[in-house]
Amino acid sequence: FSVTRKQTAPIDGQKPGTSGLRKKVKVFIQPNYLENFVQATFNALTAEKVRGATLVVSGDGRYYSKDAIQIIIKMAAANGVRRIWVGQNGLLSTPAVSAVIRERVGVDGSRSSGAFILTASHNPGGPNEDFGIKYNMENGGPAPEGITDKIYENTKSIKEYLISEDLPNVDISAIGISSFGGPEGQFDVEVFDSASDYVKLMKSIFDFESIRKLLSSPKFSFCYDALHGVAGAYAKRIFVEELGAKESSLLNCVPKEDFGGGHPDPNLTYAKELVARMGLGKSSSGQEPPEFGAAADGDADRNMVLGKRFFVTPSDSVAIIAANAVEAIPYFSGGLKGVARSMPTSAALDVVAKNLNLKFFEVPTGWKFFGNLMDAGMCSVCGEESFGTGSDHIREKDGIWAVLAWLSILAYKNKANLESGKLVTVEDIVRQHWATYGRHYYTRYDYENVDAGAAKELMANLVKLQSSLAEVNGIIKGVRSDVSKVVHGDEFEYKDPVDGSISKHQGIRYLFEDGSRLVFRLSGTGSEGATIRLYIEQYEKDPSKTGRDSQEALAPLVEVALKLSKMQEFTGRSAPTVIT
Ligand code: VG1
Ligand code: CO
Repeated sequence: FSVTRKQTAPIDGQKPGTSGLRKKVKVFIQPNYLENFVQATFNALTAEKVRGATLVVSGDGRYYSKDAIQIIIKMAAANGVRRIWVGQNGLLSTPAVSAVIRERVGVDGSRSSGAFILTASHNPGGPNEDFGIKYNMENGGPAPEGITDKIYENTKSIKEYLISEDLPNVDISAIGISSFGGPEGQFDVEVFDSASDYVKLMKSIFDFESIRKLLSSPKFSFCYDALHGVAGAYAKRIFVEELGAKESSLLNCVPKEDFGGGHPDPNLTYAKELVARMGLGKSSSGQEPPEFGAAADGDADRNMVLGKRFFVTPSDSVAIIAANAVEAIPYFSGGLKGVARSMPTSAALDVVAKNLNLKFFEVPTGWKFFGNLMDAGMCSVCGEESFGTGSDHIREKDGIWAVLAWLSILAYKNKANLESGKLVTVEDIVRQHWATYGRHYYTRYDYENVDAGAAKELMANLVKLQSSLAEVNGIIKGVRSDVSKVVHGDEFEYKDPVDGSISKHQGIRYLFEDGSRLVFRLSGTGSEGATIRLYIEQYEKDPSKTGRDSQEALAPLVEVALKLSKMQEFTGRSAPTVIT
């Protein structure tokens, strides 16, 4: 094949957000749009990470992925990449990509040093919906801000990109290696099984035998909903083939380009079918719900864990996993190096860290901040309130890992009960946790697709308000006399303890005297308008008061938050789009 230098010009708006570049498919298919971003990425990397390198290209299989993979292969060849690895049919979950970068060794002993992940994660897919791309580094984690800033700068000055137009399209449906000859020698595309490296890694972390026993017990029942995302490609292999779950326990596990028209976001609003099966919400099926249910997002890095008629808040989930990891999961039997959470995530994990005397870190939203801590051996388990949980086995959050972690805890707690005795349920485990550590009542309100200008003004107003806590507390008094007072307000700023880099403007915080918190952030993953996220948290230590309904317990704080932010005034919205 030959190399063509194509003239191009900068295209506005290619700044990567919380997790890569996400736009409507219509935007991505514009001439040069994808090409500019990919070349900008190659140009942001040092030469040895491109020339002669092995790179992974795959994703959640959403609409436009197959075309994008062929374009990236041709551009990689032209830029001197030696080898491209593609999951069969272009499918690799985000955690599997991370595992492949870290673990996979090619037939000739080669290892990969980075990946283009094609996903817009929890955003819907299809011709009228979203596509996305992000770059992960040699540690298996998302490119740090230093690199994403460079990519963005490059997109603003790009003049040409390199592509091998005469390289034929590669059949990505068949496993095997295709070799081509180019100006700099051989170029290979290897298509491999999407699941095997990931499955192998999971088997090295968890005690599959004990989970198998749990799943085969007549006392236990299980259900997993992949929302037609890429998790389906792993669920069957792991839950059914390896662990013996029934086929009928898998819902929506066939990956689809448009996620079956749904919103592949595992929460109580969008995972409707699972929520109904678990006996939650209005549309309960009438049948006895399973003991355990879980769902994933489009690229399978998120998880929602449910018990029978019971929702586990993600902030609690990471705290509970951390509290039980050493006993229940072989990978952690030597102890935890430390734990970390994103700033808006509740302080449930903080309490566990304190009790177990573990190193603890609070980082900005987005998984890229955990990677440095893990690379430095400072953190084993981490999580976000946004249904993201994971560990240092890879450098991404990991939806199936989280399910296996929960199944491990259940298996451990029920070791003696499967033969005779009463099953310790998901709900029992959570209530027991609250009794020991106290409970962090938590909820998040999302206002999606708000006018971007209005969202900015709302945030600016909240920052301004922080200059006078007297005024803040005056407003609160006027709304609810039963809410404690604000003692500190700021914009969260993070100094990375490993490389010293500083990330500013990471969300507006109002901290209350009784430990309650209100946090306001603008989403960095949307593709249209703005999404305002409001995070509300209140700590209750008294075990006799940890059993309340969370929306009811948090109602006073919610009222205060809406007044302080003038939510309705600025956005015209009287209610959020999604409550989690
Ligand atoms: C959201 C979540 C954040 C998560 C990010 C990527 O970001 O809040 O916690 O890391 O999505 O998740 P934002 O900026 O929209 O709040 V995924 O599964 O979409 O890659
Ligand atoms: Co995701």
